[in-house]
Amino acid sequence: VTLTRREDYVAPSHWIRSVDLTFELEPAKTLVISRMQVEPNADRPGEPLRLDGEDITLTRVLVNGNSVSFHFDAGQLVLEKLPAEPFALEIRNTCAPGKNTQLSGLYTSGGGFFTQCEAQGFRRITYFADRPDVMAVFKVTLRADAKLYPMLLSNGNLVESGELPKGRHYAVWSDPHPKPSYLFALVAADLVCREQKIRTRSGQDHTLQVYVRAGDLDKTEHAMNSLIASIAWDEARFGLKLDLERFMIVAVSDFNMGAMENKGLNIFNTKFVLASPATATDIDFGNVESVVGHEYFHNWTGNRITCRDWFQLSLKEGLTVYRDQEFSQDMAGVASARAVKRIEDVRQLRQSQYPEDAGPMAHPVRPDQYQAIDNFYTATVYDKGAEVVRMMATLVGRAGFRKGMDLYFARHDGQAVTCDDFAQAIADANHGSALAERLDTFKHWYAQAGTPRLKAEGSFDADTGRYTLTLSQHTPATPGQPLKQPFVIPVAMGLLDAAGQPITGTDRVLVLDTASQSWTFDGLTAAPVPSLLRGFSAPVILEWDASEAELFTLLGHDTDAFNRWEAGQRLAVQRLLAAVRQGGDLVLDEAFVSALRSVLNDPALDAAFKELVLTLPSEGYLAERMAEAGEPIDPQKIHAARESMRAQLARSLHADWVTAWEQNSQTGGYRPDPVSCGRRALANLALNMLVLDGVAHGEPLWQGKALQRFKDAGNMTDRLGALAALVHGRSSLAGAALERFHAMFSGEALVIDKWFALQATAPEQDGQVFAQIKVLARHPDYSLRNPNRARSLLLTMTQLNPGAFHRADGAGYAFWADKVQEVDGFNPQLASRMARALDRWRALAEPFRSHARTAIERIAAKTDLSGDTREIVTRALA
Ligand code: HT7
Ligand code: ZN
Repeated sequence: VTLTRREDYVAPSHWIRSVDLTFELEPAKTLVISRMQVEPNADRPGEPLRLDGEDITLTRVLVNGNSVSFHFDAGQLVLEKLPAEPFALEIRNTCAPGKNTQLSGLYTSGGGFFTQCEAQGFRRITYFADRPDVMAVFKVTLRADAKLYPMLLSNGNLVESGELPKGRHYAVWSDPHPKPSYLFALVAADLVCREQKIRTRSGQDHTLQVYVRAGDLDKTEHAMNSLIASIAWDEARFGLKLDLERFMIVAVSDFNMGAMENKGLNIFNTKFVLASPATATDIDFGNVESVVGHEYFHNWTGNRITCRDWFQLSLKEGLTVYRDQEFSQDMAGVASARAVKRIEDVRQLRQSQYPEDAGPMAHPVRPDQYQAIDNFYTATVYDKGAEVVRMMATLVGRAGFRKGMDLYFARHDGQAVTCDDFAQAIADANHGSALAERLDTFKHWYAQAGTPRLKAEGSFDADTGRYTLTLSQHTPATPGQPLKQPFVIPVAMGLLDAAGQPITGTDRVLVLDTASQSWTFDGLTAAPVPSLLRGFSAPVILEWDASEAELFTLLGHDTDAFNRWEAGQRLAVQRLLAAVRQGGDLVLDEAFVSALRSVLNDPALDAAFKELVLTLPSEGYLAERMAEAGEPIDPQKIHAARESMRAQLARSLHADWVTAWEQNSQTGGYRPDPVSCGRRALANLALNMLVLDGVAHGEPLWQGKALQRFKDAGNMTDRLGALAALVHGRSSLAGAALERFHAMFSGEALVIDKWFALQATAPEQDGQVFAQIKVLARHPDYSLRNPNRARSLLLTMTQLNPGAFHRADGAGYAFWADKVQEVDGFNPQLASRMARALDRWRALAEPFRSHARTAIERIAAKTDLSGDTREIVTRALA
């Protein structure tokens, strides 16, 4: 096992300034000719040149036209006794794209050729210094069968194309921007494209293209609109212009991740390109917008300025997630819609990053070591990394952040840099700011893993009218980091009076940068209700012993929508965990029900916000809250308590759900704007509750209505929502509806993924859902080879359906272990993602814990396990 360490970074021995690649594309054997201009690094004279290569066959090496001796060492091609002056290096090799099941490097999908080079896929195409600090200008010649592969694409501009003998053709592409090998891409396939010419605010003309298979052209309008909006947004908000004449997006159905920002030739998982009202939900439309934005924003944050080494991954990913989150908020428009997006982002962070930070895979935003870099494309690097950037923006203000970004580009455009360089630029552009004054402490966010606990204690002195707020922080140990230094924690807050009215002059951003600190507020006439961590101003766990009355006040009145929602979630969590702890039945109190009723019926609130408040905290979130309190997690007890609360809310709010349905179920012609999306979301939640209640009480009315809705729906959000109500409510009408849905969409792969996922998320009862998942795993449409399809059943179950996965007999874990082993045999990246499902096994109660350990050990016992999956299970068992 080789461990790569951040502190071992050394600059490359040679720079590769340009590379001229020729591909003779054939699925069984593709010939690659690479002609490079190489320049020794003057700082490391006389060193051998080591080139990375993996699963490829070398046929020739020439230096300045002459054969040279070489050897292999630890998988690298080593060339010694090289000229001290710049020289020409030619390498010929072959690879087998048709057999590349890992989907890294050059592979085939649906009869075409595609590439995925980040992080270390380029070495699976040809020998190269496959590291992000080696940046070259690329020229690429593609030669392939003209009928099978009519579109030949690579980065940059098309400079030449034409016919060749034997039905073949060629295209030559040239990319003027020096780039690291991980941003290289090629596509050779039978595709069609939607094209749009645009002129930007600054008067430049560009050609935008979205390439898909012929039948999918009608699903590309939203991606194109999202791209146009992204270009306009980056220019308006950050002054960053598109630097290419041509910008292409290509959709591919076999893809390990979401999308890839290759320079000028983004390659996307079809899931994040294709969207039509009939086949995609509102959530899909939102995801397309944000992923198109994300990849486009990488053109500057990632491509123009890239990472010095892979430990700096969050330099581009954290920053680009922050940018795509801001883009989506700006697209949402009004403050209430922005808040909805913020709540969704925080929910996601707490659902996936918090458990990561509390488990065996905990690592800093800038990790210190890895075995497989692919395992570090994590929620910590992406989502916590974005929170770190967001805190910087909070500390320097919006205009200050823009100045910082300007300085970052002025200093580092065209370079491969570090997270320190980024933070320094933001601070240097904001002398005297709350960030600049404590930059070294702030950078603990990059270096230390773990989620800080922020304890808040308030005391009011009626005699002096003074309120004192004491904030203190503590971060539990994480693997390899027993002791933590304090973080810089910006705490946006304000005070409310007992009636919930904001107290003028108390809105502040407090900056805690030591273990404990107090702040005072004078001139108060009564004890205030503090609203803390507004907008979730820092990625911490707020430990605040709020009274029920305080939480009801915040839920009912806070000016900060995030904290209104948060108060509702806390009220629900307290009740649910009390039921889990007591082991008895959960009986909902009228105070809680009526607070929720008030939200549901409040005409001043958006439907989207109501849907968020009325959606109970997930079972996974509840499990983490138990673990934080040091209590063993019993997923079945959590499931039972949550199901019981859902059933009671379905019953006690019945009339209110009916009203919500009546007011929101007709949204007219389909538009994925925030208001219509919110109304559809609330209508679907209402329908879900009404069907649940109907089934529980043997009343057929709402089941019939749901079936009718399912049949008549004019868009996928309504149709899938109605189907979900039937399936999740365990209606007897669900089976036939599922069959009908499958038949209606049998040719639409992304919709069939939804069909699997919907069944994998059904609330477990007596093991029936798990049994059905096992049946579905043998369905003729199911396949582990296609990552989207594999995930639709397995990751959906392990991540979103604890009730089905965590069984007292361990059968869920055994099933999972079998599948991880199987997938590991052909796609280690996908397998290692799936293998993360039991990261938190040590926090489980018995018998789950023992069964989980057995299942992980079984995976670890596979002798030929990939390095990717081995790293995950080794850490889990350590
Ligand atoms: N930067 C992209 C990362 C990515 C990737 C990483 C490992 C293996 C496969 C991959 N596909 C895409 C995605 C992004 O953050 O934009
Ligand atoms: Zn990214």
